[in-house]
Amino acid sequence: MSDLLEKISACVIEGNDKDIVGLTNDALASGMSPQQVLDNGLMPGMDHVGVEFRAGNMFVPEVLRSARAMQAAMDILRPLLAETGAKMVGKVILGTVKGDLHDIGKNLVGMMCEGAGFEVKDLGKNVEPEAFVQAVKEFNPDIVGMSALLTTTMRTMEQTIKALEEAGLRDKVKIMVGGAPVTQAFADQIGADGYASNAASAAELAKKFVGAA
Ligand code: B1M
Repeated sequence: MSDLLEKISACVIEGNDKDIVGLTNDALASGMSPQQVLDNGLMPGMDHVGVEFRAGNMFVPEVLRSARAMQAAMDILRPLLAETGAKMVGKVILGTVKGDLHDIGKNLVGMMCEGAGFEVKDLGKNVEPEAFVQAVKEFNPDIVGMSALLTTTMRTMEQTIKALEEAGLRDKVKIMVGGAPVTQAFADQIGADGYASNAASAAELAKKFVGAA
């Protein structure tokens, strides 16, 4: 790996959202493609963060800092990737379900998925089942990710799956659910395709869904 790419990876791991901007611009100015910077700089950094987070060696505030650094670089790369038609591993739409305003975990899932090479459309929080349906029609994702932090809003995940079924879209997507009160058993019960307990595992699961793991 080039020195610049190693430094970009290190910025993600350290959560350095200042230096990463200059380094990303330097890498592009040196002739690297946006895809190379993503694949060989940002993604290895985020992979490392995922491993350390799962192992309990990194904690949420540190992961959030890493996510911010990744975001700062992605703000530069995203339009260039779109222009060059770069190949992403898949598309994910993500939202915190209706009635639920907790979005910190969902945002981490989005960053981890982006770090794993997915194009992520974040619908935000308090997302109505119908808005998920509309987004699937418009964005044609491989995966729909739903987050819920309240026991009272978990059921909305089931309603959203039903809405996708009624719209004839259920079989076009893989459905991934998560959030503190959600369990594998609950995911099975509502007919989701998968459950992840944390953001790093969510990105791993997403990769499995599209055959990129
Ligand atoms: Co709220 N809140 N909150 N809250 N809040 C909890 C969730 C609660 C457990 C606190 C408590 O009572 N101990 C409790 C829920 C109880 C329950 O239902 N069992 C609670 C409550 C009751 C409420 C209100 C009702 C309080 C009130 O107004 N009376 C209210 C509800 C508002 C609403 O949503 N309608 C409320 C409001 C809020 C704030 C707005 C103040 C704020 C949210 C700010 C925000 O998100 N922008 C807030 C916060 C911050 C929390 C706590 C303290 C922290 C949540 C958090 O961000 N954790 C929380 C208590 C706690 O957890 N200690 C609490 C960090 C985050 C990284 O973890 O979201 O679990 P988490 O995400 C993880 C995994 O779950 C997983 O990956 C993430 C990263 O590893 N994951 C997924 C998440 N989504 C995933 C999706 C996936 C896969 C994995 O696939 C798609």
